[in-house]
Amino acid sequence: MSILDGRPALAAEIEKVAEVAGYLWEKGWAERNGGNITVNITAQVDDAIRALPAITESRPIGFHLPHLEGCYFYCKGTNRRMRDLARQPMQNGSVIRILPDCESYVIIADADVPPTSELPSHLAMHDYLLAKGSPYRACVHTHPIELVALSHNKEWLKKDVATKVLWSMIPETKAFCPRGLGIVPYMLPGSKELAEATIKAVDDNYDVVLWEKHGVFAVDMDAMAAFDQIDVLNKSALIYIAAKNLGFTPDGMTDAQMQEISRVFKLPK
Ligand code: 2HA
Ligand code: ZN
Repeated sequence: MSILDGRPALAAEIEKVAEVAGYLWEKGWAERNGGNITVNITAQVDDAIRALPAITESRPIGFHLPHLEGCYFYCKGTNRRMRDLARQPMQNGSVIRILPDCESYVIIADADVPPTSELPSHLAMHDYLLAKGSPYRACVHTHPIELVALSHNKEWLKKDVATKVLWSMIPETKAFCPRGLGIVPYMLPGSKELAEATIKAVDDNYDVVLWEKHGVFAVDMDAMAAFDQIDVLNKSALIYIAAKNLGFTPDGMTDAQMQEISRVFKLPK
């Protein structure tokens, strides 16, 4: 028995996570247990789920997150592999309920698969998104090779340097990642500091944030949309690197061409 049985709306959300997990593995962005995905599934939760007993003791989140009371999340399991999650999402992830104290959670289904080591940063982000009235319900963290490579050079970490070059590689990138790439300097994985800096970057009006020498963190409506934003940015990084490998620095679209894209597609930046 799975919590997904007879619940097509909930199953559809988890299927998107599984599909994305497969793409992350195929792209080489998810070595071993790398990366994590969480989705706020509260809208797909019914009374029968709300009545389910906890299958674990309560565990601390490490943050007080007042907007998450009574919320439910699907979370990739800690130490679990994306390539396994792609085939068996409920054996490599679990559904958690946030308790009324807003600082602890229990697992309710399907089994005691403890959530990702990045749970504090993911849940703090979900809390921030709800507080802001954002419709975004998914957080995706992964290790895209070319974007991480760029983050090993200080020049690319200056505000909007990477955004401008990546947007200029192909018109679609600005259209489909219209807020660009925020930057967070290196911080310990799983730390509160990293969580807070990531929220600050999203608050600065980015949907995708580059963690120096580590990976990216993206937010969007669902796991697929968050993946798509990372994918278009990394595609641009690949085009830049391909041009460099041909022996030249790519011209990039002109400022006027990029302004035209913003005007025609009614983009926020
Ligand atoms: O969960 O990628 O940053 C594995 C990671 C932590
Ligand atoms: Zn990581």
